[in-house]
Amino acid sequence: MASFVSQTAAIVSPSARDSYGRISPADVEYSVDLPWFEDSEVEGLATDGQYFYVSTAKTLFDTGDAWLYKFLQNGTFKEGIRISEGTLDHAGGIVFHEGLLWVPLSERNPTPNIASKIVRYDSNLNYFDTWQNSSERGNDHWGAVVVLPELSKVYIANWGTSRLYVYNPDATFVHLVDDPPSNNIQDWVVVENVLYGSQPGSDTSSIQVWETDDETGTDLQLVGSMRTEGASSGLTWFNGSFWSCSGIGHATLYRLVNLVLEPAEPVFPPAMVIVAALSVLGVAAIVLGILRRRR
Ligand SMILES: [Ca+2]
Repeated sequence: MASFVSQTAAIVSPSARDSYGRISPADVEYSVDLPWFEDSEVEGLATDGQYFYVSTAKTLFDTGDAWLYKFLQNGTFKEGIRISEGTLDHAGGIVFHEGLLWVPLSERNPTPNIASKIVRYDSNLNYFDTWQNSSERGNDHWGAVVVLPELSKVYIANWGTSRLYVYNPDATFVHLVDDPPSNNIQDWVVVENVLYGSQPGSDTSSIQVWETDDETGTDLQLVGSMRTEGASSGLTWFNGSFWSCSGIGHATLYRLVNLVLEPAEPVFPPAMVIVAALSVLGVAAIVLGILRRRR
């Protein structure tokens, strides 16, 4: 008798391919194609601990739309809803927080004509509210959102993650971070107050690892990155592992294992470099002075 899993979805491990058609490396332990997925491009992945949720955008080829889908780990489809509003047909990186799915909805454009917004849906994919929009901050493209529960902060990344908008959970603006530690983050997940962001690359994708201070949430540091070809789009944490989902016109869910953190190069602030240089010059002057006196 065929297993429940093989009846509902095609297991493609171990030779899974990511959205660029590349064969997944050994750090993908499990993958499952989502056979009901059509047309759109995968953007974000989140979980409530039982179900997975994926967000999508209209593709560059003008196919598909902004959708939210709910499904099980074995790929079984539960629900789907089209959430685009007019030209807002790009749903970005998502997070599930306190019973609600937080979803950025934008035009597919780095300089949109109308404001982006964060919309929230409940676990049955019923619309809950529009939490905030970008009009106060210049109609930027909002491409990914994440909630940091311990800091009580919400991060929103723009197109390419050249800017990071920090908000309080009540939707009041806190701070704009220009040039955050990593660019081009597609989707985040927070695990024990550490931020993990998926970042596609021309060679291989990776998970960028950030830490922040525990007061304002605005002092961000790059800890390092973990290379994995499975993490070009949606990213979440479930059952002790990172999971990712990606694809254009199709979608595959991956469980990522054996990830290796490559620490970031230490970055010395300019002030520190100047102090160090002055210290060296000072020591050299003292030594030279001693030598001259001895002559
Ligand atoms: Ca996510």
